[in-house]
Amino acid sequence: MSDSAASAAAALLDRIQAPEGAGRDIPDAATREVIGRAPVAAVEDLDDAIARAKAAQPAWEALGHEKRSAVLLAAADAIDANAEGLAYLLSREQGKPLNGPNARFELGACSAWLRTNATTVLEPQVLVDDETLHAELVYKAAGVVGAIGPWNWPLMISIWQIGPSLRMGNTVVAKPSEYTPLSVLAMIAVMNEVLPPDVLIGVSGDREVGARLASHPDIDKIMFTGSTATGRRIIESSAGNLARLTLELGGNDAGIVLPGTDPSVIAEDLFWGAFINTGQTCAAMKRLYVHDSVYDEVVDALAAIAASVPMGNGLDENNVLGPLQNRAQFDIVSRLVDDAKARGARVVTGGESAPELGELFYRPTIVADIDNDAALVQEEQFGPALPVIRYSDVDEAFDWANGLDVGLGASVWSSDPEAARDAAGRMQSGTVYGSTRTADCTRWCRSAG
Ligand code: TXE
Repeated sequence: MSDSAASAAAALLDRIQAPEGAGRDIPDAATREVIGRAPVAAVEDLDDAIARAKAAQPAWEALGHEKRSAVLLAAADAIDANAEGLAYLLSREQGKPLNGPNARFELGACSAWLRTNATTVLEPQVLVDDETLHAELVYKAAGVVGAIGPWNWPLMISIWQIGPSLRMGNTVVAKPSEYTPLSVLAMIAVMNEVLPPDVLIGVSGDREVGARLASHPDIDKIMFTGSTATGRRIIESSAGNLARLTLELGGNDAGIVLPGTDPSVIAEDLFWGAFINTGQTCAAMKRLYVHDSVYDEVVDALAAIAASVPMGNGLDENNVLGPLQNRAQFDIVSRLVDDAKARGARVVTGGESAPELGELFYRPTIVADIDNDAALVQEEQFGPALPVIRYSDVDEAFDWANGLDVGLGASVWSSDPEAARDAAGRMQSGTVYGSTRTADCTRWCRSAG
């Protein structure tokens, strides 16, 4: 971490934060020191933002694909030029370290995704062309998109919402999570160095502002990532404005390690599949089913990695795991692990907070010999605690994996590509990741269903 990153972050903060005495204090996730003041918009401010975005939309759409692409490529360049300052702010506000698959990685993903959006070709598709009919599918803007974001990957998920929307000629009103507003507003300010006025407006506010955004009559589409409970409320709101919806809600991704898999080759990938962003990732592995024949070896290998991966303040380049982002999430993780212990599950490593690192740190935790009906398995922990469940009957493992009413992602692990492919087909999930890594070969497959 360099002094220049700290001063770049301070300069970005000055551009977006509320005046002294106004707004809400936002803490550093690791140290709990106040790092800045988030503006707290009133519902009237949101109404004004939506009116401005609506007025700006026709001209933005009329610019055409080619010119919009050029502007979005320039916005991606602007993110890259400010990446160190943004990563520094993100690291403090969210807690994720600068290093590892964390803050710098997130900034890289933002500009890469925006470039992908900007350069995606959107030619009309001819659907029917015969003697009687010519029909084409053409891509048109919806109007004003409301983008409501979470706190775990606040910049990347905002860009997933903002990038395609702008690319199509929509304008966007983005409401970041109240836990991580500063880094998102700072990234929007950087993008607005090159975007025309009012094409992208960040509005930071509480849940009432989110609720108003979802139900506003001039919003044509809502993109939301967050909890299932809030997703349900957004669906109810959309009955009023008939906005189109794209919702990414909570998950509880299962992983299955098939018999005959070499634990030593997959252990590191398994670990990061579960602990990326200290477990606060929608499609992270949140429950792992391991065949009896390799169970002890997998548990020991995971525990050895968990016990040795450096956790701490994200500004220290040595660290690759950070704190839980907020108290509510810390309490969920603590409750679920305590419940597992009370039920007699075996904590192989971790299983407690790490107060010497800071208030919201929880040690990387591997819980073995745990039943499938334990709360740590059945509920989304969204933190650094992985339950590893033993199975001997492969059919039962699939029943358990598919037994919850969530299906965001899943993974299968095998040294045999054919077995992995078959297993992927049995997982009831939107996306299945398959690792068929062997000692001398890595193959990843992915299927959407
Ligand atoms: O989400 P919320 P929270 C899961 C994870 C976590 C839980 C709660 O399990 O423990 O969700 O997180 C806005 N209308 N995920 O409390 O409450 C709110 O202001 C419109 C998984 O942060 O859903 C914020 O901007 N908007 C997830 C956003 O919704 C409303 C990532 C998310 O808040 C609103 C994060 C309303 N009525 C948490 N109420 C993933 N899949 O990645 C709130 N909001």
